[in-house]
Amino acid sequence: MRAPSHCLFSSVPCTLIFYRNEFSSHDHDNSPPHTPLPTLVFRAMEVHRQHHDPLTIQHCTLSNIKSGGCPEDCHYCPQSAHFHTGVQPEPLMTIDSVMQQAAAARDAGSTRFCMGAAWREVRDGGDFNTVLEMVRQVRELGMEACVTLGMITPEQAARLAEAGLTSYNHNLDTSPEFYEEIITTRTYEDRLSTIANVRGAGIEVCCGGILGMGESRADRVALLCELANLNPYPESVPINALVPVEGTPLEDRPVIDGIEMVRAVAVARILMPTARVRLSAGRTDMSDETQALCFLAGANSIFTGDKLLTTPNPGTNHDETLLTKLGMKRMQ
Ligand code: SAM
Ligand code: DTB
Ligand code: SF4
Repeated sequence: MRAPSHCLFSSVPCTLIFYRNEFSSHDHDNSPPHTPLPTLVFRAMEVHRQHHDPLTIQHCTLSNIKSGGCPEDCHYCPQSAHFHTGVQPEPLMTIDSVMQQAAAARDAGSTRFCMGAAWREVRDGGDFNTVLEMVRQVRELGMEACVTLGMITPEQAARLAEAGLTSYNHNLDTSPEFYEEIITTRTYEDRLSTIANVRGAGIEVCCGGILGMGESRADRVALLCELANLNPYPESVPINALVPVEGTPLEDRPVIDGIEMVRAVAVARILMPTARVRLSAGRTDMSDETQALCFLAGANSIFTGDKLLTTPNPGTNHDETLLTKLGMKRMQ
């Protein structure tokens, strides 16, 4: 694990105590196995309220603009060509059909539109030019535009910035130590350099990970530590619960415990106070109560609609009912 540095020791010293006690029983001789949940969530709520309206949740909508056939072997991913999951490879969607989705998402209350492509990396040429035009047009709708296209070079990042891209999603996914159990076709360093290229172009960084892939608590600590130590830390941090998809090597992984999700969200909130913490994949397997606790602990964004990229999502009616029940509201 990379040593916690600047943000943990100097500016928020108590965070380290929460953080280490929270996940590890080995770091302090006399420390309890983990911080009591009320203590942790209370601290996260305090941080959350200093920087955000705790009643407001941003709604974002995903579009799978280029589905399936990906050459990478990310063991969680239904879109990898290495596994038989029933996801068919499709060409890049047309600008018109993506814009229809974006307009519908805006009309349904989303303020951010996220376009994902099952690519290992961006290649210059027709498809990339089309994505640049999609970004321009989403921005013209008055929405935040995010894309996740795999690895990109500094020049490609600059072109995305010029098109008006708000944010680029590229996840670290897990700890450096556990990473090789999950992906063999590109390295952690590759990921960090794409993130640096995004940052270098002045685009906001959206970077997070997945819980429930068989990693230990120490791996979760290490992931959150890596994210918090990006300098600056990401503006947007998706916390995904693994959606175990039949045909992938992780198909039999048990769904992550809800309280463990809440703890991770709380720690992310404490370590990255101004970031938008996104309760991302896996909400169909979470109770309303677990989601409510995640919102209390500082999650302030969800993906709405019936589908994520290829897997199911709770749907707008369910989410509206949940937010109303909680007395919370959608970000305008
Ligand atoms: N190909 C691009 C990339 O990998 O950067 C973009 C698309 S990829 C689907 C975006 C992210 O979705 C992954 O980094 C991973 O964190 C998340 N993801 C993919 N499959 C998932 C699953 N089954 N459960 C939870 N999260 C998943
Ligand atoms: C992220 O971290 N989660 C979103 C978004 N970034 C692109 C994607 C979740 C995908 C879940 C699996 C699927 O639907 O295929
Ligand atoms: Fe899936 Fe992205 Fe990995 Fe390709 S690079 S297998 S689309 S997560």
